[in-house]
Amino acid sequence: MSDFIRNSVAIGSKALDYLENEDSEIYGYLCDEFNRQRSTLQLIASENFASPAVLAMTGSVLTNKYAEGYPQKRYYGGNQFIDEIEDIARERAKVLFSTDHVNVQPHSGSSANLAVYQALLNPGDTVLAMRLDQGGHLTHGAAASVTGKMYNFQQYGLTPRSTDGGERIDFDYLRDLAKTSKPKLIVAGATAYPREIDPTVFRAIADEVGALLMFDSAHPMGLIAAGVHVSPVGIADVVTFTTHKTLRGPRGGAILCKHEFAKKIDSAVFPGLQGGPLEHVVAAKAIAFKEASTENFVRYGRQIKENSSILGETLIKEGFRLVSNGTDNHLVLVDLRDFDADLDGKIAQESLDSVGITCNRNQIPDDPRKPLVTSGLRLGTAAMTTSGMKGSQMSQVGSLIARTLRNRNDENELKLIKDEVNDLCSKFDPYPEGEMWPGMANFEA
Ligand code: DSN
Repeated sequence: MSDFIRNSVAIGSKALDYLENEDSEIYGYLCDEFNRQRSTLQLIASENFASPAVLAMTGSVLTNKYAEGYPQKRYYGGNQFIDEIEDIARERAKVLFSTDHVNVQPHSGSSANLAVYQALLNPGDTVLAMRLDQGGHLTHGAAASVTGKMYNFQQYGLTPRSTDGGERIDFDYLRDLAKTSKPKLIVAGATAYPREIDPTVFRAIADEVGALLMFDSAHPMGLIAAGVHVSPVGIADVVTFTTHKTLRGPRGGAILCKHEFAKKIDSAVFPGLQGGPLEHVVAAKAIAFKEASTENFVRYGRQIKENSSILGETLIKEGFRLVSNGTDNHLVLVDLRDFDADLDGKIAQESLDSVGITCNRNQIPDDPRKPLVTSGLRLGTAAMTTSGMKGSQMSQVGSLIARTLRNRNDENELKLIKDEVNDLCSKFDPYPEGEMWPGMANFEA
């Protein structure tokens, strides 16, 4: 590894020299994973390539510091610089998203969601959210999640495939459900929904029944920052998000809210749910917010959507059906059944993995197969876009996916595809040695 890369993946290349000699097992797997990320295609819709600056900050000495509390109100000494960093992170997020208040401490999107429930609900309260197999998230009240055990979640989903403009959020059902169940909170947002979610329709329904509105924008937050997805900020009472998906920062969560909920949200995060915040991650979030406030990032956001649309069109031409028949965000959800009735999500994911195309199997609405098998694949373009790929590469990737799945039992063909994937990745290295990071370089005006 060059010094440039070594300094990006962990602070100080001497530390990596030490690891190479003294803890070669972990060092070896770090190198393996680094090479895997560079030599295979990353299509997991919730992943991205963070900038070298973000990587360096998450590997910095800030990890050493305990800072329970909030800036100027800490429980331990020595936080004068940490306070500055967290204040900068909060200020940058406030400006980027035009919000009244922000909490940058949640360790993850799940923690952020739990904190909102803790702030706004009592155990047993009724909440409406999207069902997991319709595109929702575990923390949207799935039976296996503590959220489903602790609160009375009732679930809405999508209109059937057969209806005109099918597989869109079923707002008529949601409105009826809201009227009969009188929820305290309605949750908007999804992890596997390929369409833009309009917060104003949710707001209108919430207002009709006197409910609060939370928007979980974990997936589209980078698109929102880039101004290419409608913003729920100021419409929803509370917005949760993750910083590592389309937003391309460090792994973590955050919460935006109106003034009136600020105190409750902050108390729910600390001391309600978490102890010491991860200030190395908070600093990296500040860096990511700055990166996301540039014109360069606006161009990046536009390209993610264009790439997703071209990938979707290619897959349709290859004989796949897409849930909702297309996309207007960073992901496509592929229904494999029309392409090949015998092909399930597990086999598809494993076949693609074998040629270096990394994605995840995913349930499609009303999936007849179990969650560990599924009939679908979820593919996202945020990471490939960071590495500099554009429309022609998206067409190539779509065709490679179809070729792999058609020839999944043909070892020779799979070998040829793997070579082609490798060749493509070598031209779009997310961390090229000694060159400017493509996440910046490819989106310069
Ligand atoms: N695991 C995330 C995703 O893939 O969407 C959600 O938590």
